[in-house]
Amino acid sequence: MKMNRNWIEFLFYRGPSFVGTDTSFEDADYAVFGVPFDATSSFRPGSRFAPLSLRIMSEYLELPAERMIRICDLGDLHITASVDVMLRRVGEAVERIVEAGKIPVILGGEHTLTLGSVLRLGSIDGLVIFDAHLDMRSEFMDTRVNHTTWLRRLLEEGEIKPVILVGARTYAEEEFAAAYDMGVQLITSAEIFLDLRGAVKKLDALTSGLRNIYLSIDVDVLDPGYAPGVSNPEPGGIAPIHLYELVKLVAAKGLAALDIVEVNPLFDNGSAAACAVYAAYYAMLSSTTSSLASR
Ligand SMILES: [Mn+2]
Repeated sequence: MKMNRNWIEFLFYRGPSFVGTDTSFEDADYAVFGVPFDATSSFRPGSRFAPLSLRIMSEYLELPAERMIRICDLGDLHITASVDVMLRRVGEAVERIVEAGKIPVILGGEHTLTLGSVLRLGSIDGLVIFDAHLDMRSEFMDTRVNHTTWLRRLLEEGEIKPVILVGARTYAEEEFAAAYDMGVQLITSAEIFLDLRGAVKKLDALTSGLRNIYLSIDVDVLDPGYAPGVSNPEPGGIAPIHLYELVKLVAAKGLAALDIVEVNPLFDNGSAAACAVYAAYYAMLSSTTSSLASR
């Protein structure tokens, strides 16, 4: 007698996946994976729980579906307490996804993971970061690789131009100097809040001609009133609508990869996770064809 196993899928729910997808890796344009890592956290740990939190939220949001996006969810990287091991695993995952012609979408975890992914993508022609912070300290709390230094380490390691940091509003003097020296372009949260049209024009001009953009979204770019569940809240941030419109503008030019980091479910009422899912989803929806797959 032939065993019919379909009843298992009919009866049982296997747990959340990003936007509820069951698309295979082979059929996907976007490959999502989580990085449950917050070991260098300097204030409030907990972002290691964000991949699960984002998946749960993503299954219940009424996301706009003007066209089908083919997304697969690979699961999470294995847990480690070593920042070096985490960076290596992120790099290997990104490299394999890109080799297969897919666009990586990384759910953090803390922002440090971006140091593991950017340089493993091959050629990108720009890095756009949404963040309240510059993350350009030379070192912090006795370590050189952590969530407050990763961008400085990245720019010391590799030549990336342009680097555009959107929504920044707080920095140590040494970070401001390093950002200037290393050619980081800033659009502050005040610029966006006081003159959204002007900020849109500026971001459009700074990303003009780019087709292969790495987009990194630290959810603390939002005002903590909208997104309380982050590890390092900084009042004076932008609103979700600002984030979505600016993300759409960038993604429409062509995404090489996307990460969404720093949601902290231990301090969230659900809003930070919902904003994060929307931002990631809008980026995928707005990105034209896979620029990597077509090269
Ligand atoms: Mn930040």
